[in-house]
Amino acid sequence: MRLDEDLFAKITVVFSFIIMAVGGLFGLVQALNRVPFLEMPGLLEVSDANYYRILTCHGVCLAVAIPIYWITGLAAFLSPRILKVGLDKRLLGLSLAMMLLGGVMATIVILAGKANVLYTFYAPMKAHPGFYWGAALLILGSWVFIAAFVKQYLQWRRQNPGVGTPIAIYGLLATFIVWIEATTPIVITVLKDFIPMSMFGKHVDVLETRTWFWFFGHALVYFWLLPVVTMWYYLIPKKLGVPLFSESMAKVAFILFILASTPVGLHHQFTDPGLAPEYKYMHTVLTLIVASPSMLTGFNILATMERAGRAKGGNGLLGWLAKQPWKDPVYLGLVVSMIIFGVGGITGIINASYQLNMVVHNTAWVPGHFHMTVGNMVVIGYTATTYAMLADLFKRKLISKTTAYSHILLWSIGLFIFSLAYYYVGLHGAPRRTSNIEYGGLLPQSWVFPMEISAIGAILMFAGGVFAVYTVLGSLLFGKSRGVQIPGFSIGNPHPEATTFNPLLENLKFWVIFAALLIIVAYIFPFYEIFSRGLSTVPPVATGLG
Ligand code: HAS
Repeated sequence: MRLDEDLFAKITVVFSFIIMAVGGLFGLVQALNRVPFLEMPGLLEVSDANYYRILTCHGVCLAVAIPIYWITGLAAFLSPRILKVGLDKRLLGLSLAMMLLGGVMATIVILAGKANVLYTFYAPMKAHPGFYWGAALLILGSWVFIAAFVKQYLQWRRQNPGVGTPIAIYGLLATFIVWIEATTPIVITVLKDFIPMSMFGKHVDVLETRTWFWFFGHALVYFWLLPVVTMWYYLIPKKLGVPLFSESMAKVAFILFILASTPVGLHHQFTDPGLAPEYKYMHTVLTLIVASPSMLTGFNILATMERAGRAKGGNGLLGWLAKQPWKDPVYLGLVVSMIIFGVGGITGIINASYQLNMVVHNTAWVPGHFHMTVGNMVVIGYTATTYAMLADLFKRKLISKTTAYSHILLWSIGLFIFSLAYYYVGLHGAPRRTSNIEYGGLLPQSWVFPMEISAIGAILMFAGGVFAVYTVLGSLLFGKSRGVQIPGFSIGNPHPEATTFNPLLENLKFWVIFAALLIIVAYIFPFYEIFSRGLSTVPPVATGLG
């Protein structure tokens, strides 16, 4: 079988749902084990050492592996259809081989308990070298894919001078630009510090490596988010049969993401000693800038929805809401993911406020925040988009609308319950990333009931996840002969794919250079401070079973 774009997309998308099943199961197990005084039976009981193995697998699978496979799959599926130019097949093959090898290698090492370092792998905690080599291969494989994507885009650009880039391609380009900004330093530090630390015991500086990690770590979250934002802009108007309210505003939002996704990492290090408050403050300001494109997006999509609803006769203040195609699971999933993101995003603003961060940092509030953002994007946003891919990519029907709705409703209700409980106990001081919060029975009573409620949320989320995996994999296996045909990507297009050419918005080279300058300004001072003080390197520390 020859590898083409569709086969690449099928493999990566299916692989990401298999990983979702593994990572989701581990999520449920640890959520239940963290409930004070809840005794878990046999296999479901997690020892302290195993807790970090499970948490690492949960984080790496759901937050790192799925997005890389799924996003490259989405791009391979969508770009040849829109641009009518193919991707370089040799680069596709190389990228797939590297990404699969890297992902499988890292997962085996984690499951073997040789890398209990969590997805943030802070030094001097040491994992088996296979973890770092696997992670590096996975990321480098995604770079090879991006090389193919950029080559394809440039070919289209040469053939279509003076034509505006289609919004879906623009969004994917922004996603990949942010990914390259984010991953360049992490690849360098993994090769220069972590692999030598793991293989030869190299001593490394804790603050330096942490700062490199968060250089990557915050832009990473926009890599998760941007393909879903792209699908809001692309699929929601298609489903409504109206043009996007403002395509220029959408492109401005993507440019703001390119500019400000990366130079904000110190907002994860507000409590770290060794970095001057002035630099942290500068990153706070930049963080508030990077929140603005999400708000522009919310406004643009809501205006599009309202316009379509009113055109269909929805009157009054909110009558247009009743005229939305809620019965379409793709539409429902995309809009629900946006609403939940609204709540998670607002709590991000709280995190980014220098003073308020002192209250929430390293508490259960933070998992509350990131389940409402990434947990929502990955499971609702990516899955709803995959439902739309069934018709065009897999030539399948949706096996059951009921299971698709059940996924969206159970996951979102469970996510709300779980995250609100975590926000609450976080505000009351409950820590994150600890296997046990009972403190020998001395824990504050205010944590107990919300943590019990969080278990209900986790069970509902898990049930929603099971429905998501069942609906996607079930449709692939049985959706040819039965199920319902739901409109995919190739539904009638209310507006041409290619749009008006605005020289400033189309000049992505200019915006990338601008972004690089911003990153230099934001990081040159903190790194000058770290290096000029002199590094204080420490020996590696083996982790748990590692
Ligand atoms: Fe975050 C920590 C700040 C967005 C993920 N974040 C994390 C961590 C993760 C994560 C995983 O400043 C934990 C990392 C770790 O392990 O330590 N975050 C922000 C800010 C934003 C933000 C300012 N985060 C995200 C996104 C994520 C994500 C997106 C994943 C996809 N985050 C922080 C900070 C920390 C942090 C600190 C460190 C905390 C600490 O101390 O450790 C912003 O980008 C958010 C902007 C978004 C909005 C929402 C706009 C509204 C929209 C919806 C409109 C819809 C409506 C409903 C109104 C302001 C788009 C309409 C109704 C209808 C019926 C249709």
